[in-house]
Amino acid sequence: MKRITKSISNFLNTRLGFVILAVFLYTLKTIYAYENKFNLGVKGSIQTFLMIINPIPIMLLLFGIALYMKGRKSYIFLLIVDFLDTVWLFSNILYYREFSDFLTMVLIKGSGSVSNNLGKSIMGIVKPTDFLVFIDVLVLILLLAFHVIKMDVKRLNWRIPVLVSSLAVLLFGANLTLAESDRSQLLTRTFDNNYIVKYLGLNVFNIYDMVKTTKTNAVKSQAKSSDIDSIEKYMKNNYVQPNVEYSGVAKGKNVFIIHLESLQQFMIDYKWDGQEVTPNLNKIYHENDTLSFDNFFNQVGQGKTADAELMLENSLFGLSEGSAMVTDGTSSTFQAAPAILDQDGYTTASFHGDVPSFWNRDNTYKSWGYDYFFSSNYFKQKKDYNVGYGMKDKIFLKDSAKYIEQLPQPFYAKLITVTNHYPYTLDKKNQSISKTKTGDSTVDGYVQTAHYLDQSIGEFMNWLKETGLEKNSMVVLYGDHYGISNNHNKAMAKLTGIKGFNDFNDAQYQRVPFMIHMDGLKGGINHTYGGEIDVLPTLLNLLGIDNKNMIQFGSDLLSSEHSQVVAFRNGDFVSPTVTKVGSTYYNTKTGKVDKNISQAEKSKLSNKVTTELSLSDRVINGDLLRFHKLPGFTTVNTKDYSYKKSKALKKLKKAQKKNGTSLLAQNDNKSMLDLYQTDAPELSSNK
Ligand code: GP9
Ligand code: MN
Repeated sequence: MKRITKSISNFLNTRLGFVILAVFLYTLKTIYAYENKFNLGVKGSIQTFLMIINPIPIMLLLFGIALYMKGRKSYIFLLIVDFLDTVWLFSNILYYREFSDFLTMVLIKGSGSVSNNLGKSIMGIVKPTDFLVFIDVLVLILLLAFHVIKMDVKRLNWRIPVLVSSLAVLLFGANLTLAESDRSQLLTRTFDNNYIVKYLGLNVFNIYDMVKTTKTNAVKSQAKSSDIDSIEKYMKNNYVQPNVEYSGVAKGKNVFIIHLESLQQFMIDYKWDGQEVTPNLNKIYHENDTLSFDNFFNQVGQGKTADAELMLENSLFGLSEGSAMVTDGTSSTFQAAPAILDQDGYTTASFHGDVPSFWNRDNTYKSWGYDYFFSSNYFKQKKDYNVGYGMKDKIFLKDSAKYIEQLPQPFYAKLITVTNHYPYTLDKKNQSISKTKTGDSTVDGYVQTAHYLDQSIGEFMNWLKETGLEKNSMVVLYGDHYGISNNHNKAMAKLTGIKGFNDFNDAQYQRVPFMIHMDGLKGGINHTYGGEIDVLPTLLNLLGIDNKNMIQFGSDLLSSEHSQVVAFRNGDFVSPTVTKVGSTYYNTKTGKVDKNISQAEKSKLSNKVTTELSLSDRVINGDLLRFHKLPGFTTVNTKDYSYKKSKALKKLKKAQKKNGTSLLAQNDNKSMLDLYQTDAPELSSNK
């Protein structure tokens, strides 16, 4: 025993030993911080393992630099690095407490909103235990000061530091590989900063963030104000006159945008086990005052939900890699639906039962001009209330009503559901239709979660009816993207009855629901081909807002001039006559490879698609909207927005005064929540 202690103490008295000790202590303190100061959502053994070990490679690399030096300065260097890195960790702890997200370069450099919001309240939010993260630095200093550990000042054989650095790189490689195997496309899709920290650690996240920001900023800083000219010209030459018959029919109405997670069009009117999967949506779909589209496509890329949101509210395409909400949402200029409507007298709010950092919504929504963002921390949480990425739809929609009734009217409210999300799991007590029997386990639960989503919409619509909100609202429902990807063609063949379900079929099955429901609207099922990029121009026309000078890549779906070539993010497309997948052109009607289509026609269609995609990319990558003067539109200043719960609640409370326009104020401040009927089993005891 004595010998072991002796050899440990001997080892610690070497510089290498001290470095290893520093890495060890640093790792312990990050585990403490990860567990107690952040909410990383670590699930399962791989994630736990990675969370524990992820500081090791980078700290070994950083502290290992001390091994290249000699003398006391190598120890001082290590302690300074340790201290500075801890200050950074500490700042992140404080920022996280306020914003449930990590600090990024853009936040620190650009908007100044960090210093704005944090500086003022720093004393208010710091907790004594936050300082615990400095303990390891203190311990190291004391160990040296009291000569418990002696400094090893001689120069090391050069092989040792090189070996340590190589080991660090190797370990990082292993960390990354394991992370990617648990969550593929971790770095390319970048859904959520929490995920990168959980898998790779805070420091790696910072490096990653710096590289990404430098890259995006380089493109932005090269862009000139004249770069917008060619885009403006394209818009002018290709402007589609909206359908005047529908202009302004929804003027002044509340707008609900209901995001139906992963819902594909083929679920509409689909029956399984003798039961309609989506009876409530089917009913809306067939109503006379619903404009339903049966050739409406999702056009998302890797950004999935984020791309859908971007297209719907900006009429700009997502990027070919990653999510523009993440790369550009914080600092770029947008002329988005919430800001446009806000300046037209609307209150704007987004609702989602997930953490605010996912898809960088917490920052992007400010750039888009959302007055409110009601995310998971605005809702009562119980373990049982969540599944997958967030709150169960029935509970989420019911609890959203509490805020909806407080919103000054007219409002624009976007509600993002999430239960019908891959891998389509639902607890027993919420299942009310049996699984399909394709034998593909990730597909078979789809009808169950879709059915649950449908029921939640039914309950919500019912409340709109009961409260009278339905009468003065336009309700827009849309599926954001496919639910069943082309990795499951065999199962899709069974669900759809299409033998040999192929790439052509997969393209056709990118159809998602799109419906506009409003009292007195001239509805019916419209067969126009279109997609998510066309939603904003269509809605603006209904709302009586002229989009003539706006940079929007879609056009009014109700206009006779509307182009029916629907672009996919990879350059493929679908039109009523031609479908392109890869280099193959199909006849859309027959599904057969089209050998008759002329080269000229192919190029014409293809060029249109690639031109629009690349012009849209130029707008986003170059942040070109900052150069686009939109008459009557004031550029959004993100500093004017805060999604801090206490602030938002105060603001809402203020709105409930006499003559207030919210539902609640109009009902003499008597809540209408008791009209909300839900059969959510989790809430039965609350009734
Ligand atoms: C998470 C949710 C899911 O907040 O919106 O996004 P997705 O995985 O569908 O892109
Ligand atoms: Mn989605």
